Amino acid sequence: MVEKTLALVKPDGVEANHVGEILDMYEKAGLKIVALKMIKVNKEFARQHYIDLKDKPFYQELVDFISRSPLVAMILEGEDAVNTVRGVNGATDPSEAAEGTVRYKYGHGKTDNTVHGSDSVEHAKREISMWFPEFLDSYLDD
Ligand code: DAT
Ligand code: MG
Repeated sequence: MVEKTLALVKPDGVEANHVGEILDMYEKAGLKIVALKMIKVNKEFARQHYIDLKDKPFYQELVDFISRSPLVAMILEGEDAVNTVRGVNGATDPSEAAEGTVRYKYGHGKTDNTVHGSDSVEHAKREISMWFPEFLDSYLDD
């Protein structure tokens, strides 16, 4: 199914100049970049993005990390986009990520793991509406 998902090149990926290569990896995986921006989020926004993890011991560290410097947010569209992005990204813990994935190549640790991808179509809709409120609901329903 053609779907949309939200991906982020997190602060560590931007700081290390990997934005261009990561966008290239998504495009080469057959995905279309349909929205793209650089933004530095504040802590309240970061808390909302990771609200499902609010009871985890690493929540505060995660919020501090994702809000520490600008990141690149994008909407990617394509066949099976949610899983395709997560495949390109690799496992959450870079030490467990498959060779050739973004996290294998550039991830530092469990928190600063370079990229984010929505984990379901439902969560993608919520995240896209948070990160790209300028898009109308009708756009998301396509
Ligand atoms: P993913 O980003 O692969 O979907 P997740 O949704 O479980 O993983 O967690 C969101 C982010 O939280 C993850 O990218 C990095 C951080 N994180 C997850 N598990 C962690 C842990 N055990 N220690 C520190 N940070 C962690
Ligand atoms: Mg997740």
